[in-house]
Amino acid sequence: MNVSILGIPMDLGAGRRGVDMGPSALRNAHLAGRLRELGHTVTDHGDLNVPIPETVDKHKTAGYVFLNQIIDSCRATVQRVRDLPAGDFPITIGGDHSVSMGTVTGNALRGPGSPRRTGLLWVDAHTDYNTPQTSPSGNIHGMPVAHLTGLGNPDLAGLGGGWHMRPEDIVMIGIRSVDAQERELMREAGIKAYTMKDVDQLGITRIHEEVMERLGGVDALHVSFDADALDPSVAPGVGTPVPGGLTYREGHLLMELLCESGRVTSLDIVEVNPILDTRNQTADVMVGMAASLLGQRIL
Ligand code: B3U
Ligand code: MN
Ligand code: MN
Repeated sequence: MNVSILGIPMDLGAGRRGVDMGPSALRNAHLAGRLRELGHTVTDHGDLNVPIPETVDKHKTAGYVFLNQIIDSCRATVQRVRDLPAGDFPITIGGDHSVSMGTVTGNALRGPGSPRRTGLLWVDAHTDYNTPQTSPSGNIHGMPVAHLTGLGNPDLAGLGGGWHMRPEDIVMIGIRSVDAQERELMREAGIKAYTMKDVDQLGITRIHEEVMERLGGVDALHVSFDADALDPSVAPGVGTPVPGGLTYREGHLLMELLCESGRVTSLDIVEVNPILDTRNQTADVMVGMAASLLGQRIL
């Protein structure tokens, strides 16, 4: 397979500084090399140019922190992802999770038959379904899925022209932190979410089967993997760690089963914050997850 890597060093959507170094940390953990070892042809397209917070006036606009800069960066992301070579498997590396408004939209709008009906597998401790009205923080990395379904700011929700994710094409896994009003929005939208309780009770194998059945009708399948989905003992280098996450093996098993399905067409790796990490452990683990998704076998 031809794999395209694109870095988006976005540190405007999160509350804690340092996630803009995620792309460097993931490259340092040999993302490209590990995938080449699997036989893939890998092209690194470098990083998108994203302003750092120190150069930007930090104020809330209509409940959003750094709204205008994130709109601009997400628009640029849509364009860059759309322009990646046809047929490539894009891996977009963040950066905080606000980048995914751009990556998911860019992937939906690329390739033949676009806009493609796109399934979204959101692997995360959080549902990221806030709007400025429900967000406790104003941090946009807690809001990308809401905007992908058309809620919130019209510019962020309008990144795809008239295109939006259908709520029934979204599935979340690893959930264990949802804000009170965010829960109401999730219910209203009818988005399927497997909480950690579901992971405990059903196991990853059953959940994977159900996801494949649910998303049977989509033309493209994007996996957006927030490092904080994993347990903080496995992935400590994240801005908002939440106890009780996916184990190392649960993460890998999910990626291995998704690989076997042959259905996944693009991947985000986001929220890796090397400042908060231990010897680049989190980047290393996330590179392993990407390798499992792209065909690494134990035997
Ligand atoms: N739900 C909270 C916290 C949060 C969301 N995503 C992350 N943290 N990484 C919020 O600010 O929206
Ligand atoms: Mn997230
Ligand atoms: Mn998260």
